[in-house]
This record gives sequence, C-alpha cells and structure tokens, in this order.
Amino acid sequence: MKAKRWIFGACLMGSSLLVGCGNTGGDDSSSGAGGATSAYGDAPYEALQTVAEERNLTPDDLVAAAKTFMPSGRHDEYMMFASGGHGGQMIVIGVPSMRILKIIGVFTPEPWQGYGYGVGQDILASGKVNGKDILWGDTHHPALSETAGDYDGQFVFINDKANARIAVIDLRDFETKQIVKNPISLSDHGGTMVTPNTDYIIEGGQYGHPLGWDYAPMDEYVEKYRGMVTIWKFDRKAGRIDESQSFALELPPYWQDLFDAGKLVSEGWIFGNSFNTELATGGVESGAPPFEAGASQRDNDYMHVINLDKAVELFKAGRVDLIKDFPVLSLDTLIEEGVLYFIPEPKSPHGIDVTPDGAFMVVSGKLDPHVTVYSFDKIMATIAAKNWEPDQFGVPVLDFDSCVEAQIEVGLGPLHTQFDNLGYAYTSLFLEPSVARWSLGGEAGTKNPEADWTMVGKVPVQYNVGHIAVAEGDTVSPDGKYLVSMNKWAIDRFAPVGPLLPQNFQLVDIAETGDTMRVIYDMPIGMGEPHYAQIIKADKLKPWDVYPEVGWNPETQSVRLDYARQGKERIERNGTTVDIYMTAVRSHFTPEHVEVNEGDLVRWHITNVERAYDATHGLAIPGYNTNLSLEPGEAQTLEFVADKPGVYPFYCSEFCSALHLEMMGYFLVKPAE
Ligand code: CUK
Ligand code: CUA
Repeated sequence: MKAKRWIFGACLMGSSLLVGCGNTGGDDSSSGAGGATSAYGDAPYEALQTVAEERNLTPDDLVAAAKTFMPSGRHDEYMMFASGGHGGQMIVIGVPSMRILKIIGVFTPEPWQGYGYGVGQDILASGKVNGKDILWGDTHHPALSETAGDYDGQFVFINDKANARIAVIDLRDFETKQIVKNPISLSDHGGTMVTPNTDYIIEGGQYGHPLGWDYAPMDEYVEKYRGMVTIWKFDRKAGRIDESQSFALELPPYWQDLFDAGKLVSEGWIFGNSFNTELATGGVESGAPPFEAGASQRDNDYMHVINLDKAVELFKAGRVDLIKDFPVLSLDTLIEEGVLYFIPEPKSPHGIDVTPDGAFMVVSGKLDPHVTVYSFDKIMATIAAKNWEPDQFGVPVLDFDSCVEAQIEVGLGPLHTQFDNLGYAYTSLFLEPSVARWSLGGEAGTKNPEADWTMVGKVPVQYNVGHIAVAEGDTVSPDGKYLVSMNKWAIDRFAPVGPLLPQNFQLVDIAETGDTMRVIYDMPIGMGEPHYAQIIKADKLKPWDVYPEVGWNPETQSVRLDYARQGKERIERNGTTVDIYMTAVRSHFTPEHVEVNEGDLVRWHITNVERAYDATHGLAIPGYNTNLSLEPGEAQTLEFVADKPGVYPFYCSEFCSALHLEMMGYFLVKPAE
C-alpha cells in the first residue's frame, strides 16, 4: 500500500475517522453522516480519498474541513458579531462555518439594506458632528446586551473610535436604530462594554483633548486636556440610549484605552486601562520625543478602578458640572467621593478583561511579556486600608503588590484576554504571533488539570493577532469550544488582491484541555479592519421572519400612521407638494406612472405589503441617489425635490420573482414653463 493511501489505511486499522467505511454499499445506516444515500454511489470514501490526493490534503485538513463544513440548509451553532473597523459596519458571521451572514450598515451607508438612502437617513443624520454628515466610522468593540451577565440576544452596541459615537442595533431585525454622538469627546476607544443587565453602556475615551472640543495649546496639556469615560443609560424597553440619564466622568489626560464592567462579585464597578501616563505631547518635528517613545518611558501606567454605583448616585444627586450641556462628574468630585482609584500596571497595556466570576481583572502590557492578574478582593482591601499614594492629579494610586494576584509570563506583545468553560484564559500575542492559553486560579482554576496561574500552551496564528473572541467569552459562563483569532496581517494566506490585503480571521478549536489547540479555518475579511467580536449561541437570537404588521417603520419599530395601504394607492397634490402612496407586491408597483412638476417637493410613501418570508422588494430611482430595501411589511417615506426634469424609470432592485424585471414604473418630471 502506498503511503498516501492513508484514508483506507486508517480505516482498515479500525479507526472511527470514517464512519461506516467497512460497508460502503447502499446501506443507509452506514454510508455516511446522517445516513443519507451518497451522491458518490457506493464509493464515497474512495471519492474522498481522490479529492484528498488531488488537492494534497492531509488527514488534519480533512478533519478541519469536516469540523467547519456546514451542509446546505444546516445552521451554525454560533453567530459572531464582528466590528467592521474603518468600514464602519458590523459583520455577522456563522461559527464554525465562518460564512458571512450579513453586513449591517452602522456608521456607513449600506445600499443593499437601503440604509442611508431613505431608510436610515435620519439615523445617520443623528450622528452628525458639528452639523457635518460623517458617513463612516471606525468601529472597534461590539457588545451584546446581557441579562444577569449572559448574552440575551436582544441588542448589540458598537463604538466609533474616530468620532466618539455609539450605535444601537436591534437584533429583532438586525438594523441600526440609534447613533449617539458624545457631546464632550472627539475620540473614544473603551466602548462599548455593558454592565451585567445592560443598564449602562460604557464608552471610554482615548486621546486626551480639552473636553467639549474647546481649543487649548499643547503646552497646556496638563491643565486643560482631559480623558473621560461616559456612562450611557440604556432603556431596554424603548430600545434606545436615554441621553437624559447619561453622564461622564472627567479623568486625567492619560490615554484611556479599554474598559470592562465588573460582574457578580465585582458588579457595580468598572475597570479600565491607560497608556501615556507620561503625559507625552509629541512634537518630534521640534526635537521632542515622538509619541511612541514619549508615551513608553515609564515602567507603569495606571489601571482605572471606578465605583460605578457611587458615580450613578452622585449623578442622580446632581453633583455634576455641565460641559456642552452634558453632565460631568469632575475629577475633584471623583477623588473627594472615593469613586476613582488607580493601580500601577505594566508598561503600555492594551486591554483589560474581567474573569467570568468577576473576581479578577487581567491586564497585559504590550511591552511586557506577562499578563498581570488583579484580585477584586485585594483591591477592595487596599482601598479600605487606604494603602495608596496620590498621583499628580490627586487620584489615589493603590499599592501594586497589595492588589496583584499573579503575573504569568505568556510571550511577546500580549494584548487581549478571553475566557472559556474549562478554566482557561487566552491571551493574544501580537509579536509572536500566537495565542497563549493559561490556567486561571480561584474557583475557575479547579476546572482544568493544570496548576493555578500557569502557562499551558500556545497556538501560532497567521499573523499578528489583535483581539481574540471565544464563544460566549464575555459572559459569566463562557461556552469555550471555539476561539477566533482576529489577525491584522494576512501576507501569504490568500491569493493576492493587490497591495491592500484582507484581514485574517482564524478559527481555533479549543475544545480539548492541555496544549491542544488547532487552527481549523482561515477566513479573509475583505472590508475594514475588524478589531473585536463577540460570539453568541445562535439559538438565543429570535429575529423576526417578517415585520409584525404591514406598514411597519423599522426606525421606530411601530406601524406608521400614514403608510401606503393596498387598495388606497394614490397621488395627492397640495400646492407644490406631492404625496405618492405606493405599494409593492410581486410583481408590480401601484401606481406605475408618477408625474410631478419640476420643483415639486415629492413625498414618496411606499409599503411592501407582502407577508411571505424573504419577499423583499427594492425601490431604485435613478438620478436621485435612492435605493430602498423593503422587507415584508416595511413602509418607508422618501422625501426629495424633483429638481431635474426628465423621465426616470424606477425599478425593483431585489430579484423577487420571475417577472422581477417588469417590476418597474416611470417617474416623470415635467419641465417648468
Ligand atoms: S483594539 Cu484593535 S486590536 Cu480597538 Cu480593542 Cu486591540
Ligand atoms: Cu420586486 Cu424585484
């Protein structure tokens, strides 16, 4: 037998790798997974072997393929919500198949969903900055809504680092419902993270600047520049952030990086990390150290420990200053009332992650090969003992040794940490690049065979990993099983597509204990630079098949008052305002002729009156930058001035039926005399 005939070799040795290989006849019970008759007749395993040989696949390749292959019609066990980076969207991906299911327009117009071309216009407009339309965002951290610390599948939030905005996406229809602009900050990064019952959404700042966007010269950095964290109140019933119940905390102008919310024992507290406690202000052109050196001089930066419950109390008691009409708890108030504490953390950290039991906070310094684990109990004891020294702003800096539980050497360039169901933590190592697995201590440490707080193993990834995401990894009870490594560099992984390469999401099988971790899939992400993602059990999501009622307005999640009804289609003129009431159903628009005069204000109300699953229609109007996606039941209103005379064939942009091409009409704009 030739060495490459390994499949049957394994089979003959009694391996259970190939189910039923001893009987490849027509017997349903043994001719393959699910017992179906094979399309390859009575020799499916020979066919598999031929493929393996022709394509030079190893047995490991075949196992990886089997683990990630999703047969037609079968659904993934998990769904991943990944940021779209500077593409400004959110990407929904099935796990383990890594198939893209949807790209949700968030800060960026998305024509396929009609988002920003009629529908969503108001939502995008609410994200204006200084009255300017900002039609992109740099999305970093999605956060699924939680109930009692567990993803509940109702909402997902995401930040825009570039403009300090937060978006709310409703998972009943997977559409963006709200964009909130931070009134005092131009830059955010430590968002979004939610508290265990999604009462609050956390948005930390990033680069220090005068709060409220005022001007101050760089040499007034220490006096005038500030950091911040904003606490947005989420109204779950309304499905919206309630800006009137939201507030911010003034922080020193260290660059706040990421935040995480306490849970279980640490619920009511939030934790952040920072870099540039050097207060470097750059200026390489005039001989000052460049930022990357200036901000990396000290051995320590400061972890931020914030008593959120107390901050909320102070806000409710009115202990705030107003900056641009937004309530802010001043640094002095935070210090006076014992809301804010710092703890030294190793050099230039990136990321902070609270363990599932809420007992430990994990920080890693990009320039330090360790992860540092802080104990919540010890932090509380250190605060109670007043074991601190003030920093230059007067914030108590707690004694490092009294707060630290463990330091574990994991490797070069540690960034972000995730947790699983086996009592392991995983830390991305940007420089190696690989993902390290290490064992937790405390309660969680009893779930795996290793000693507490020890390095267990590593899996190399390709290449330069940023965040990692474990299934249900940010909850109080992670599922483990799968980890996705979000790699910044792809170099040789995919066929070249010019100098701009896709990012590489690698799926890692982490179901076994010890140092066994296997990369089982490479997925190119050809849009934006996804930073973080969260992975939820798919059966927690209960999206609508069709909108609950005909005439539905997805922006408000309620029926429109004056939607276009079937049988009541019409065109109404009132002076120079023309209201068009139109319906769409397979395979026609009613009415099909719409004539207005040059200069008329057109209000085009259109309803998809279908009740059939997936019977979506579009409305594309040439020359007017318009495309709607009308899901079954959806009603929309477009408004524009008919400023250019002509004949505009409008049409349905979703291939909805055999007569879809005929689903069109004429919009005529008659020239003024
Ligand atoms: S960040 Cu991009 S890899 Cu914005 Cu959370 Cu770390
Ligand atoms: Cu309706 Cu195509």
